[in-house]
Amino acid sequence: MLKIWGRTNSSNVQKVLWCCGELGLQYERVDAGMQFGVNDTAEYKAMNPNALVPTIDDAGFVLWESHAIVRYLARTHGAGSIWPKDARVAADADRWMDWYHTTLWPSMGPVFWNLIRTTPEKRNMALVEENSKKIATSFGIVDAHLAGRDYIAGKRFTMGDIPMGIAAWRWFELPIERPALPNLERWYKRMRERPAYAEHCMLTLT
Ligand SMILES: N[C@@H](CCC(=O)N[C@@H](CS)C(=O)NCC(=O)O)C(=O)O
Repeated sequence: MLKIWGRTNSSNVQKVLWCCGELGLQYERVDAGMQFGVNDTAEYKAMNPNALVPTIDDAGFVLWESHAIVRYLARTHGAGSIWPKDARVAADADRWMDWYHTTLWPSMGPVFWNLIRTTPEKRNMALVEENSKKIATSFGIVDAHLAGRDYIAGKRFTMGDIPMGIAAWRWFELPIERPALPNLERWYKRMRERPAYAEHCMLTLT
């Protein structure tokens, strides 16, 4: 059976769990990371030298990097659904997954860590403010892209919606100012209606 290492409050682990939920995949999950440890052991580092979660083992095939895992599971179990058969639709989904890592998350990370995982007296609020503006700019790009589209890669839910959905939950839950972004909000409502998103991603931020 597919084995997944990672704590359930990790954004990167949630992408994989949500993906499995969409695909109806059975798996065994091992708590790892932060208070659970495990990722700091030699055994774990032999699988994932970054000592980060998630990592999967699929019948002896070990893989880390959340987006590589989502793509692998989508390609092997969701061809024609969350892995689009049309190369251009797949590339569109892929492009937004890369953009999440290169552009969106670098701003989200500092805001999330300061507001959720740092005691009030130690928070760097200047960094929160600066990065909140950058996230708003980034989500403005997504909002414009979603005009006339139901999902990130067009008419259907694909792997491209997964990282964006993870970031959106944090964006809408964090106590920060947000400009009105109607297309994004419409799409976000669609995400919240998905049972696997509700189960794995709509968790209190910790
Ligand atoms: N680029 C990696 C990043 C993985 C990552 O940063 N994971 C965090 C959790 S979201 C982690 O392992 N932190 C250390 C810990 O939980 O102990 C991916 O997408 O999988």
